[in-house]
Amino acid sequence: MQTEDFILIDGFKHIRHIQEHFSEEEMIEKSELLYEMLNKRRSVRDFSDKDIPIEVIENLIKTASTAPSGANKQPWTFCIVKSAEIKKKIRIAAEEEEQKSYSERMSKEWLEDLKHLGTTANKPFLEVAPYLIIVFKRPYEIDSKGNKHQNYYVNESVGLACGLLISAIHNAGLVTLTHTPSPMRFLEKILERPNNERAYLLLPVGYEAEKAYVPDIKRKSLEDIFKLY
Ligand code: IYR
Repeated sequence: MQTEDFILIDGFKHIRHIQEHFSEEEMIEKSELLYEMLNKRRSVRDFSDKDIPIEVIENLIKTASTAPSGANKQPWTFCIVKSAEIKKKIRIAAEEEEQKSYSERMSKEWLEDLKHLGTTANKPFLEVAPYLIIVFKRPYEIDSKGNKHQNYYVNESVGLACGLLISAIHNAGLVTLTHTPSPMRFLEKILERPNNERAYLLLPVGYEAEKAYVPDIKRKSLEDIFKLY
């Protein structure tokens, strides 16, 4: 029997997918290598101002956009900031929110939980890093007639895209930090985003500073996170 390149299901075209396979040994080695590579990723707060080619950023965003999403709505927009002027505006607004968070909004327990990370309301990386990527989620779309259409699993979809994005950044030999100044509405205003976009995550991207330090924290062991049934 001949296998077709595509079939129609309910009138919609489905193309044949053939996954690349590996031997069991190769699978073990490849999965181990990727783990070892990603296990070297750390959230870095000390950035160099050294520039990186825009082509790299474009490839990172294309990688993020391969994430699965609810009903394939791809409910995301990635805003890239290189402008020193806009970075400064973002830093000023973020630090203002963070000051309030650290001094009034965060609980005692939360502040206690953050102590070992050494974070403060000062966010120089927002100006030092050559690029800021601000990820926006799109809870709904507006069609050409002005009608509203909800997207699905928006937080999950955008979170998956962000996971791929931070992996791609690390794979390129660069560092980032998942920064969530809260609330983040100021990003929508500064970047003049449409009404259907909400700031989701801010990622400074670049090389680490010559002397960058990260907290000496450990990942949970496999025994702690893995249950085989
Ligand atoms: N958004 C603040 C506080 C903060 C909160 C968590 I949860 C962290 O893991 C780290 C920091 C900040 O960026 O400093």
